[in-house]
Amino acid sequence: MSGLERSSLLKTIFVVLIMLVVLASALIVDLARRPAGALNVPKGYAVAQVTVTDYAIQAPASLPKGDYEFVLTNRGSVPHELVMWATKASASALPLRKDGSVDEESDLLDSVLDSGSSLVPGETRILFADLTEAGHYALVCNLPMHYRLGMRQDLNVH
Ligand SMILES: [Cu+2]
Repeated sequence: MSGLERSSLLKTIFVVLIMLVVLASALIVDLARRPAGALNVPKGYAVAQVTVTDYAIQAPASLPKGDYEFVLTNRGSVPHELVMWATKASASALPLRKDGSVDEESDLLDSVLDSGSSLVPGETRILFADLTEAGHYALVCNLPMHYRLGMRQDLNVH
């Protein structure tokens, strides 16, 4: 490599470094401007708040059909989860297993949302659900005994 090539290479590296610093500063300023806890809502999605407590589910009783971003918060003192099915059955009359929890394998239930694991007290989780079909849905916390203790809620999508 000639001295000229080396100096041209160094110049290029220097310019790239400057650009990286400028980009990083712009990113930091952008992040700092964003209010804490701001929600990223994908285009075309509506937001629905759901709160789980010991032992109830607070959620809208009816929603217009569409794609939803659910903001799920556990305001209870123990872990809770959230599952939601499209079903004709009322939330208080879902098919049960012998242990009293909802039989998630039942043909009467069509899963549209599942938190997967439970949320610890105070935790908030973002979940997405396709509610583009009008109809009846049931929201449940299906941890042992929680359904029986009242963690069930009907939702009508119109
Ligand atoms: Cu629960």
